[in-house]
Amino acid sequence: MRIELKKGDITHQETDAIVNAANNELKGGGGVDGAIHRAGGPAIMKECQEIGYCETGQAVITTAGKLPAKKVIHTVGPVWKGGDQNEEALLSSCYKTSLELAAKNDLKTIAFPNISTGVYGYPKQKAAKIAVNTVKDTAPPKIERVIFVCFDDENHEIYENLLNN
Ligand code: AR6
Repeated sequence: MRIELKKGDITHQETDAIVNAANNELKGGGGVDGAIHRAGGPAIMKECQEIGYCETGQAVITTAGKLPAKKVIHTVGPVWKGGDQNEEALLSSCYKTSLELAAKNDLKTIAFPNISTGVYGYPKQKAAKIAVNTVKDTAPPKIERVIFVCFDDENHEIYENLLNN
């Protein structure tokens, strides 16, 4: 498996799957969630409504609508509450279950945003370590390429340091 780092907008990625940082109700919102629904069109929301709910740390899959990716995997990261509310295990589970769901659907390349590090307030350095370690430790053999797509400079710099050291 190859791990790559990119800076920019995940909606432009041509990977088999892109991952969305969603909420439990899959009802859309701001940040990367808003960008994905705006760029992908109403077909994604229609499937989200049919699915209805996703537990924190779990993942569900929908069409990617008009996006260049084949599928969107929606995962729900934990809200940061200081670190003693199982946040680390829940965030790790987002990456693990998303990778497993991709493999199960025969999707071999997958792009991740920096889950929970926006509105949900997860400290970026801690979140990045969990993301990188979980991908390295748990990616099923079918996964060929993982791209971390960082939207903000701070996350990009953190990932650059983590991946190059
Ligand atoms: N492409 C890639 N990354 C992005 C993009 C984009 N187009 N836009 C923002 N980011 P957030 P969360 C980065 O807030 O913290 C939503 O309202 C951003 O810089 O999108 O998991 C949902 O509906 C940040 O590093 O997600 C939920 O209610 C990262 O994406 C809630 O926010 C995650 O920030 C989820 O909060």
